[in-house]
Amino acid sequence: MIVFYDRRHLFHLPMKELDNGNWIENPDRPERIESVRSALESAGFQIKEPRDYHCSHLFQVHTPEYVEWLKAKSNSVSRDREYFPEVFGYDKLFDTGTPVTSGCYVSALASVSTALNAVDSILESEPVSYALCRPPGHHAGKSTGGGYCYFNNAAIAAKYYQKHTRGYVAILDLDFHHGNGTQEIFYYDDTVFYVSIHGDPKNFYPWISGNSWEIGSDTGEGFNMNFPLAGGIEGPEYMRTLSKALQEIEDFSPDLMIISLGTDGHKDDGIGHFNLSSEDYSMMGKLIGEIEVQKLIVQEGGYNPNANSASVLNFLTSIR
Ligand code: OKP
Ligand code: ZN
Repeated sequence: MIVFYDRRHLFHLPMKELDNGNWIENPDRPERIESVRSALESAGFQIKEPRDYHCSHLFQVHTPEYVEWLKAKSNSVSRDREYFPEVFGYDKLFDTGTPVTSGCYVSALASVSTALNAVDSILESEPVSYALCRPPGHHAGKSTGGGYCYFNNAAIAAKYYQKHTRGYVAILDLDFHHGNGTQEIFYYDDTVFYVSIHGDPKNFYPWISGNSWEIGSDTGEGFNMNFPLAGGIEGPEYMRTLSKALQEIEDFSPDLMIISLGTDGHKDDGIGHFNLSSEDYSMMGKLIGEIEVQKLIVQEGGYNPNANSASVLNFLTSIR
């Protein structure tokens, strides 16, 4: 397994989030990623800095208007400030947790490069690669950012893989929150199967999507599958759901499986609301490892540095 990590995530330093009327510290701290890097380093994983990929890869997923807007805005924000959307629909961010920072464009592009270099290692027949991305990506849609996400790393990786192979891709999203961006991007697509296990959007962010009746449209009908779960669930129920999701993926028979790995379902995570243990992440890695297909693991959420590093380490060591 090769681990890809780009230190330029450190340029992105969001300060705050407007959460239900209160300004809270923004949970997307750099330490949540640095803890994973040092845990993997200590465990002897091979860690590579990715090469740079041209911004044109973004356009396979995102509109030029959105990319240009974010780049210009990011370049115009001063380093000690951050910009929040004023008018939703004009500003291309859909929530109050995702400010434009002076570093966000550079960091988000480096995060995409991290995922793309991991794809290149897969194309050179590495069985499993891990992209330690930050900022995360699964909430970012074609022309919107949100949920701490600016560019959809997993979706851009899927498109890049398909450009080189014309293969079929399954994306399994294990983050506590539904990946509304990834769902949107592939909703009409029968070559990318999006499957997500997450907190029920009736009660949890992102509220707007993640219901079981969202199954895809037109050619994409049947190629989108959501498993919303109640808050507070524990390992056994999670594994039963994961087994169902994996059966669906096996039936689809993809050439590549992309795992959007958020660990904010861990019981010690302050943002997600499942009761999973670090050991449960070993079990998840083991179950997923039983599927014989190349795998690209892309980091999404996971906001407690200790829980995130323990969970990722357990997941990676058991996926083989
Ligand atoms: C991003 B990812 C809760 C505030 C929620 C947005 C959460 C974004 C999660 N008090 N704010 O999927 O981990
Ligand atoms: Zn999340």
